[in-house]
Formats: sequence, structure tokens, C-alpha cells
Amino acid sequence: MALKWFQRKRKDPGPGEEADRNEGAAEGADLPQPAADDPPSDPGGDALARPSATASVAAPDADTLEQVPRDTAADLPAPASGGFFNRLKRGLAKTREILTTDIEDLFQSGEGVTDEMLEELEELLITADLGVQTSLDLVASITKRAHKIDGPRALKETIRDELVALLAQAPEAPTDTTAVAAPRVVMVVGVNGVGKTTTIGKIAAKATRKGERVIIAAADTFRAAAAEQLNIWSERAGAQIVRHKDNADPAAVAFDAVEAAIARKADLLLIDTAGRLHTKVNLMEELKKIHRTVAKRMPGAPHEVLLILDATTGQNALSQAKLFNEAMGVTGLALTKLDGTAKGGIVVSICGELQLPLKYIGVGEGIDDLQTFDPQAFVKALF
Ligand SMILES: Nc1nc2c(ncn2[C@@H]2O[C@H](COP(=O)(O)OP(=O)(O)O)[C@@H](O)[C@H]2O)c(=O)[nH]1
Ligand SMILES: [Mg+2]
Repeated sequence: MALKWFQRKRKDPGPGEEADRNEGAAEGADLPQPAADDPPSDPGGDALARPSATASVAAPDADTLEQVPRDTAADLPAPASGGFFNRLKRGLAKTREILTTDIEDLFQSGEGVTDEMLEELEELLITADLGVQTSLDLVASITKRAHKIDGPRALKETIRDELVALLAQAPEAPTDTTAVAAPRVVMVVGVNGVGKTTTIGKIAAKATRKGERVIIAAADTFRAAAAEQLNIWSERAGAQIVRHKDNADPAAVAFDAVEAAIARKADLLLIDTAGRLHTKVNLMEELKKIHRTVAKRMPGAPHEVLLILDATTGQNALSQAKLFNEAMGVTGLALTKLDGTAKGGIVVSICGELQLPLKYIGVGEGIDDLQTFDPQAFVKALF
């Protein structure tokens, strides 16, 4: 039954999605309460069971393989070629196209900066989702320097300088090398479809490539196929997975995963979580329980709570961040699907409005399409 529901959801995109992509995109608007069309709650009440000792390194299993969402199976796009910067530029192509082309158009008449032009620029920046206040501030600074701006190039340069300065004000993310006793435990949270599982796979791949031993906990036990999707990613990334049966207690999975990570001397433990529950249990309460359980087994853990946000949901991402931060104490953000939107300016809104470090950006579905956020490179790739 859960599988049918899952398939129906995937065919039936939510309102927060762009029409041109994102079959599995965020159902962010209804965070975090279960909606009326949620499948029936788990009558067994297994959700609050004690941690068990049945963690296993999962093997692929014929039953669950059929339930793998299309986009996580072997037909994933091949990794794009090119280095870090090219990949970033390609990922930001939609936003870049609007911003650069239109900024160039502003100067068609050949004159210097006019009031009309500044108004149009303001509108352009707001359309690209930089946020109203940020766009107003940016235009105000540009107005002050207007006499020095003699063409599109100078204008772009001015915007670039202002944006870099703005992004530099955001707090810095804890780096992966911040000293913590191994394993470093990262709990990954966010609403359904934002890209938690995919991002975990990409982070795991980065870590295993550096020679780290990585374990992934399948603590999204509420969605059919969630653990199997994660299993595919873990194989792809060369990481191990700890999983229980569907509908098992997520905190129990997390607990066992910490045990396994300590016993197997893992460097990194990534905990995947649900974005919405099929039971009446409140999502935030469930996530807090996972957090407490992990801390009980390993004092100081989780060392990071990474919130995944979907760039295509625009300003909705900001309200999600506020909610999760209040409940969980988020330590860093990852913003996915920048390649799927012309509103890449949301990065600027997020850095400007939230006192939370933006750690990663996702610029595609491939294993190499997750980048550590670099404000300078980002701005350079945008204009
Ligand atoms: N284009 C694009 N798609 C992404 C990105 N990150 C995730 N996705 C896709 O978003 C969908 C939902 O991702 P998933 O990891 O299952 O989300 P979860 O429900 O939060 O675990 C999948 O189709 C992913 O391939 C990204 O950076 N770019
Ligand atoms: Mg998932």
C-alpha cells in the first residue's frame, strides 16, 4: 500500500515544483504535519520501539529492487564532464542565462546608468530570487557607484563585488576536518523530495574517495523504497549501509548505525531521515528522538545537523529552514537542484537572511554534482 502511495505521489507533482523537472521534488508546503492523503498509520506502533541489535549490512534484495524510483536506478545521467568550475557554471546555466542576458539588454541604448535601468535591474534581481531586501540593498549600492559604470561589463563587475561581500557575511560551515573523535556523525534532515538521500550519496562518494570509511544509516523507514534507494547510492559511493525493516523505529536504526560506526572504526556516519511520516507522530519529535538517541550512544554526536533545501521551491526553502532550525538546531545547509531553476539567487537570500552556513550546493543528479559552496566561484559562475 505504501508503495502505491509512493508511486502516486511521484506521478502527481506538488505545487512547489517546476513543471520542467523534479519528479520527486519537495512537498514542502505541508511541512511537517501528515496530510489527509497520507497512507494509514502504522498500527503496530513499531515507531517507538526500543533500539534493537539487528543492524545489518544490507544486500540488494529482489523484492525491494522493484520499488526503486526511476531516477535513482541505473538510468541516472552520466556525470557531466569538466572541472569544478565548468560543472558549476553549467549547473547555474538557467539563472545565468536570465541574469547575464538581461543585464546586457539593459545597456542596449548605449547610455550610462539611468533610473529606469536601475528599476529594471531591481526587478531582475527579485525575479532571480535574491530576495526583496537584498535586491533593494544591491541596487542602492550600485546607484552610489553609478557614475563609474559605463557598460554591462562594469555593471556585472559591480554586482559581483557587492554579492561576494554579502555572501562573505554569512557564517562559515564547520569543515569536514574540524576535529571530532571518529566517527563524525552527520544527521541529514529536510522535507520529502528535497534531495536528502541523493546528497548523502554524493557526500559519501566524496568521503570514500578521500579514503574514508563511510557508513550510512537508513533511518527513513517510513517510505517504501527509501532504504533501497539509499542502498543503491551506498553501493555507488562505496559506503556501507545499516538498515532495518520498513517501518522500523528510525531512532533504533540510528542507534545501531552509531554502534556499527564505532565498532567498524568508520570515519563518517551519515544518517538519512524521513521528510514526512506515515504515522501521526510529529516529524520534528521523531527527528529530535533520533538526535537524542544518537547523543546517548555517542556523547557530542551528531556533530552536524545538515538541512537539505530544494532551490526550486524558492522562498519556501527559507521558511523550512526556520522551522527545522527552531526544532533541531541546524548546523549547516545544502541547497540542491540549482541546475533546475532560474532562481539561483535564492543562494543569496539564504546567506543573507539565515544565520546558517551554506555548506553544499547541488548542481545535478550525478554523483559528482555536489559542490562545497564557494561564494567567489558561485558569483563568478553566475555573471
Ligand atoms: N537536478 C537535480 N536533481 C536533484 C539534485 N539533488 C537531488 N535531485 C533529485 O531530486 C529527487 C529527490 O531526491 P531524493 O534524494 O530522493 O530526496 P529525499 O526525499 O529528500 O531523500 C531525485 O529525483 C534526485 O535525483 C540536484 O542537485 N539536481
Ligand atoms: Mg530520501
